[in-house]
Amino acid sequence: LKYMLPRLTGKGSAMSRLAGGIGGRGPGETKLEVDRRRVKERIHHIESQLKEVRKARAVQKKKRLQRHVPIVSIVGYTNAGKSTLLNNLTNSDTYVEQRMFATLDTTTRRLRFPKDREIIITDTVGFIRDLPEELVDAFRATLDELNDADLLVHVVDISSPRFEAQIESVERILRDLGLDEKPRILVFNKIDLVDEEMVRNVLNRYEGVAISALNRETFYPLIEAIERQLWKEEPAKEKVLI
Ligand SMILES: Nc1nc2c(ncn2[C@@H]2O[C@H](COP(=O)(O)OP(=O)(O)OP(=O)(O)O)[C@@H](O)[C@H]2O)c(=O)[nH]1
Ligand SMILES: [Mg+2]
Repeated sequence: LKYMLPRLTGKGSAMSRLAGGIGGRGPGETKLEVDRRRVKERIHHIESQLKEVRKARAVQKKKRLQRHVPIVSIVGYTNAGKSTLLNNLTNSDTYVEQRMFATLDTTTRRLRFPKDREIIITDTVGFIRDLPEELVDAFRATLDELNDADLLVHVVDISSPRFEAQIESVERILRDLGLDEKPRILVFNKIDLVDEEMVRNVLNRYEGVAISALNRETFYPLIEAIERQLWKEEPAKEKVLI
């Protein structure tokens, strides 16, 4: 219409038919002037509708932002492969090293799922049994934000001869932090270092999934478990949306 308006220089009958004869000619208006006025009115109408659409979009976006994006925190014994997992899940580059407490701070990344779903995923400092007294407070402070987590992904190094004791230590620390009520997924990592039989045995004894953080092709059961935990209750999620 904006394109047509300057071109309405005489042959305005088509436009006046379109306008449907509402309004009529004002005093002293020529037919051309009437056509122009109607087109202007129409443009104004469309523009105000577009404004409505834009407003609605902005409201939707705000709602999307307000909607709670689930927070998933990776926890586990030191050296279990937490940072490696975060990196390979999210294509990022968090510091990974074969040493105790490679990670001293938390790292946060966004991870997108199908159906426009996304989560915030955080890496944490490694848990350890019998933490030196001086470190306990600092350790607790960094783990404070675990309180915000909707789901804990507990990563276990299945190749460690002490992995069962390590699971216990992590569970105990979670209890001490008052986090034992949080939903949790147990993830046996480093399956590339042990034989399949061992993995099968462990999965028979524990409810969990098995992956190698070095190999994305093994991530599917974990992704699926996260989706199930976070979004299994569709109605509840809709309620949150409103
Ligand atoms: N073979 C193998 N090595 C792994 C796997 N996942 C992690 N690693 C190695 O394990 C070591 C520790 O990995 P990190 O990701 O730093 O472990 P972390 O749990 O973040 O350790 P902290 O930050 O110290 O608690 C690194 O040398 C990784 O390359 C895996 O699936 N297979
Ligand atoms: Mg780490």
